[in-house]
Amino acid sequence: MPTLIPTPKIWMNGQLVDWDKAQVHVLTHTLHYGTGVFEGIRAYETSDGPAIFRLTEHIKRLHSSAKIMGMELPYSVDELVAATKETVVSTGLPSCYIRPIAYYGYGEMGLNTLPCTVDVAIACWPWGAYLGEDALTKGVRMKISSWTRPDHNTMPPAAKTVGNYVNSSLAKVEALKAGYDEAIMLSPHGFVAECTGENIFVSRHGVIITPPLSAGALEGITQSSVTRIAHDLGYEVQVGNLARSDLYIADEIFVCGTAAEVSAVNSVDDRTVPCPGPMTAAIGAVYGKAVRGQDDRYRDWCELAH
Ligand code: PPE
Repeated sequence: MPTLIPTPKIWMNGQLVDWDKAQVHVLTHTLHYGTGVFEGIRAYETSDGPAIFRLTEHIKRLHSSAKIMGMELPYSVDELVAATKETVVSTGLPSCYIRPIAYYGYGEMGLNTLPCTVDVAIACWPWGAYLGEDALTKGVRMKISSWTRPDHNTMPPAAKTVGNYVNSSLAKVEALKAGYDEAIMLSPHGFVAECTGENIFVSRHGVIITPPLSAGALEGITQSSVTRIAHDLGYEVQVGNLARSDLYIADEIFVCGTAAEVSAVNSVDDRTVPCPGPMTAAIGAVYGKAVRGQDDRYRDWCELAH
């Protein structure tokens, strides 16, 4: 049974169409070559109605991903922000996950994307806790992947492209089949990069370290939110390279992303990591309030759908 829960409408190239009618041709270019770019965003229930967390930042990153790919998006940031709000409102849901995607459409085959049309769609659906309901309290089991994050000159990890997720899927399925919850990816130089769909934070000796973009991490919007929250809670956060052994002897580890929110890590390659740790719990609690507009310090991150 599919777990995807349909919502009434999907935005496609400027129009809201019925969920079942939001279809593409089997010869859609991106289906064959992985050339699309996408985003993952969440809308949360707030006292003022659904609010889309850092929507403008996400749409700006979609534009950056397209720029890296040399893809010209036919809609401005403002237009896609408005379209996303319209789509969320059309679902009637108080909260949902949002997936904007820009892809090369039907009409051309072959690797030259220059003559291809660019289509844009925005879909929403209810999506629960990505790494499990108790990921913040009980933590998840991590495996260092045998798959390496692509190098900057192989597949730019800074762009959220469809094709990059081949690497993530290989790692995710490998980890699940081996009995773990999620995989940690290393860069071609052996530094910790990120997880298959989250950024990572590691605490040692009272300092929190998160890997730099140069190690092959996506520039996470949750990573930036959590960094600000951690600073506001009085923690020192540094951007720096980590080796896998730093993970084994960490005081605390958590991972974060739009879908996973803040999730604690309880072990890496079967080496126990203290969990739930006080830092992860404190940051996760504030994040949970911030996304729901319940902390005035972060209210401007919540962009109302109406
Ligand atoms: N790294 C990767 C590889 C990644 O996919 C994500 C988001 C992040 C870091 C965190 O980025 P941000 O959401 O801006 O904090 N992963 C998306 C899940 C992808 C999926 O479809 O599964 C997400 O969280 O929406």
